[in-house]
Amino acid sequence: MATALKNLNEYNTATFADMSDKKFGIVVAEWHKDITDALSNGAIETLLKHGAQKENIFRNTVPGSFELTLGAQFLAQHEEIDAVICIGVVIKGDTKHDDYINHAVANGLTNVSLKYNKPVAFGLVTTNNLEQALDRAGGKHGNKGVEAAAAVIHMLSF
Ligand code: DLZ
Repeated sequence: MATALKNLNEYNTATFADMSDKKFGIVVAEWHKDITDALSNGAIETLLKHGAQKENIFRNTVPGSFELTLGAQFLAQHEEIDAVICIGVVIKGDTKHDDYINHAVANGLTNVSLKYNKPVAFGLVTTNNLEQALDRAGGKHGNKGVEAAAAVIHMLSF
């Protein structure tokens, strides 16, 4: 249970560079919108905290998490975008839809990141139920949007 043992909200910022000249794309899935909005807000607050300018953060929505990959590609293809943060929530149901979506997004975002040579964060919260998702969107297990933003800042400081 990695998340229970380690709240990455306490990430190490010692090596983080100033982000004031960087441009960020954020792609937010609208399924479970209240939760993805909380994750997206966490990501934006983190970027601002590390120097990003409000006008350099470009937030777009997609219908569901499956569409995060294409949304990421739409943004990553622009030369001026330095990194993309993808946010979604996929909750297990009676069928295997979550498996298909989660694997497709993980593979898709990896491909976009490598194709454009840019950090693309996997801010996809994949849980067994709603409560676990809320716990990770500003609840007892922190905010995974914060961690997704911290991941791209870390990579841009590489
Ligand atoms: C269809 C679907 C289902 C069942 N569950 C979720 C979910 O938990 N989280 C999410 O972000 N999206 C879900 N979707 C929608 C798909 O991601 C996608 O938008 C549709 O299949 C249309 O391509």
